[in-house]
Amino acid sequence: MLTSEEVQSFKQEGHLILPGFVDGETVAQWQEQFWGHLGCTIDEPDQWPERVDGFQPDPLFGNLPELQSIANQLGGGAFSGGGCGVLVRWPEREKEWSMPESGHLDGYPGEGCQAVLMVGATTYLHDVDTRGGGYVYWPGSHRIAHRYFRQYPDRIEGTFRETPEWEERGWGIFTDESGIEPREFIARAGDVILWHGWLCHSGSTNVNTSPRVGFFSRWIHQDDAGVRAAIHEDPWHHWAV
Ligand SMILES: O=C(O)CCC(=O)C(=O)O
Ligand SMILES: [Fe+2]
Repeated sequence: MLTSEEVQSFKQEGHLILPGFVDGETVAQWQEQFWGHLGCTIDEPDQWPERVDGFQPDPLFGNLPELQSIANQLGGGAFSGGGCGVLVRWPEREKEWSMPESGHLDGYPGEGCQAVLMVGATTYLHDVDTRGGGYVYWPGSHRIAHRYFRQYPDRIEGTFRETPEWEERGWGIFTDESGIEPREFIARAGDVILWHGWLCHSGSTNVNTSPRVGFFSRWIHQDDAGVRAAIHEDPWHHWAV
């Protein structure tokens, strides 16, 4: 469970970092499972595969009771999801690193809206240093998205991509505001970042030596249709916090 200070910080910033959230024993277990699945070790870069298919950690990141209880706390039992997306960013040392110029909101992969994401959680299997392929996010951008969808409620369906401002600014419509600078989630293995579903974010290039193995869990509202049907003035209308 989150303390009321943590909840306040999450609401204000659109994200919350929980250092050491996953215990060391579980992380070690996951590391063993991951490299066992690949049939090589972290010290054998020439054996690393290009793609990682079919790997799921046990216990599943999104099923950790501590994480489920946070999702329940935030949604008052109305959020469903969890699971575990596994996204590996192998080192690309020949590339130039730069901070991503724009991000995206999950739920809008192609045309239209899959589902409005309420909250996501990300952790790493190994420590991630700066320029190591970290999850990049725009602090506070969830408030811009709320303002935007409040102004143009029907665009929640994804039609913000059919507007002149999109032609000009792309995903910048949710981030271009003076004072918002993107940040890398630089973290130790097992640290967690909780992020609001409207927090603009992006992957980034890994120019370090260690692979970035990210675990992603996501929750949507059980009444996703209701969430889309009306954008409330209170940004926390569908939440329990
Ligand atoms: O790889 C990352 O850090 C971000 C990935 C991402 O944005 C996504 O899977 O939706
Ligand atoms: Fe994403």
